[in-house]
Amino acid sequence: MISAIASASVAVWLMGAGELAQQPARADRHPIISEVLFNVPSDPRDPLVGDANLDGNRDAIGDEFVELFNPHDVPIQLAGYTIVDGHPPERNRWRFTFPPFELAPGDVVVVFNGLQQSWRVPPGDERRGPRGRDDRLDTWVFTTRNTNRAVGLANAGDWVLLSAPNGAMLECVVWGEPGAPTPTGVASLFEVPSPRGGSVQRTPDLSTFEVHPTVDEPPRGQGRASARGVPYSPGRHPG
Ligand SMILES: [Ca+2]
Ligand SMILES: [Ca+2]
Repeated sequence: MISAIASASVAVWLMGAGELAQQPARADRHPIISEVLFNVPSDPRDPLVGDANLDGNRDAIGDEFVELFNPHDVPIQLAGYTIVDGHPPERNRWRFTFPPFELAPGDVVVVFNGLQQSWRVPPGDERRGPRGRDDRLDTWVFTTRNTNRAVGLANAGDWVLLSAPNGAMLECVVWGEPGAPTPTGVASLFEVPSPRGGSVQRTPDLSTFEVHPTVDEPPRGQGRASARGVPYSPGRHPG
């Protein structure tokens, strides 16, 4: 990804400013995976720890999510990008293909598993984008509309693969001992730590992933501060 940005900068440098204004969005400017919550945390003293989408229902499958970030200075059209996981068997794989949706520079989208989750602002799915920004998370939210408890990211080991609309495998995040072979031919492969509960997120320099630190959860109601510390941050990019 860093090299993609560098080469894009060189291209900009080689072109005159007038030419730059005529350039369409470049095909090599892809979103990046900025966070994966595969191990939804729990706390016997606080049933809302792990309720990543803030709907009041902590679900070990439904609250799982993959967050994407646009680190470039131009919008990215997400139509046709796919996210899949590697947890066998094939029929139980996590699969999501984006519908038409433009991701602004510096913005993020979050794709939740969605099992038994509820929303106030209708989220996007594979057919259409979200009706608006999610009011609880202040971000763009999609759901896979999963209804099968067997479809989830395996805590003990799995991977998440982001592919471009043309099928090019862009990024793969791998943890633990996956039950399926890790894909070969991926442009960027990251072997990440396996927190006991909580997500992994991109480091601020975007070069690799780290265990998500504990951060303040967004307030759950207007005017109510949240004192809850949580190890995930759907909708907030690193750095
Ligand atoms: Ca939830
Ligand atoms: Ca985040």
